[in-house]
Amino acid sequence: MAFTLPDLPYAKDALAPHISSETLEFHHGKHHAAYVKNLNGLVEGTELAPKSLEDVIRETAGKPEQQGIFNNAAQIWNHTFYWQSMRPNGGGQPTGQLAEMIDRDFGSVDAFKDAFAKAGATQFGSGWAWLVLKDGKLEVRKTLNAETPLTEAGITPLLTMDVWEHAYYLDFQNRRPDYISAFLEHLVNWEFAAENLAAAQ
Ligand code: MN3
Repeated sequence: MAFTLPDLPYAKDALAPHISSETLEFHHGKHHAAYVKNLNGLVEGTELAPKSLEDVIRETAGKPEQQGIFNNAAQIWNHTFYWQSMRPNGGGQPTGQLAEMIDRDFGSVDAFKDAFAKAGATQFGSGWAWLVLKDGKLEVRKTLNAETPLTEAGITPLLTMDVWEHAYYLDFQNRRPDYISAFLEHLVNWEFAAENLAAAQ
């Protein structure tokens, strides 16, 4: 059973004007699709081929001889999670238990946004910013290249933002902070984070 490219959870033009259909055409249709094609080629005929994507990621993490498999598998997972971390007319304020925990663990929603934006802006080169649940507490993380918190025991990813240049260059060129601001103000899918939080408890 080969790995497949999931559909975007919205139309390609649904995040415009913040993220254009052209960006999603390349980012989902070319980059994400290439990770799927590459992974299928790399695991074909091996013992990893029938495993779940999550198992492939966890079993290849930290193994230099399987770096290529890990990179493509983790990038498939990270991107699928990223599409869900945004929605048309997103932004606004978190509610319910997620809002209470953000206030408790960061001090305020604005303080969370500052920490998340800083993680994204200071991730040198390519990578990801994350909101995660660890030991009952919310934390902001950043990861390099394909690295994902999924491989760390006791961590549940709640939300992610891609800060590879391909995520924003067509719309924002070198202005990564403007992309991050658009993500937090207009795109972030708080409901998705709240669902992940509820499922983790
Ligand atoms: Mn990407």
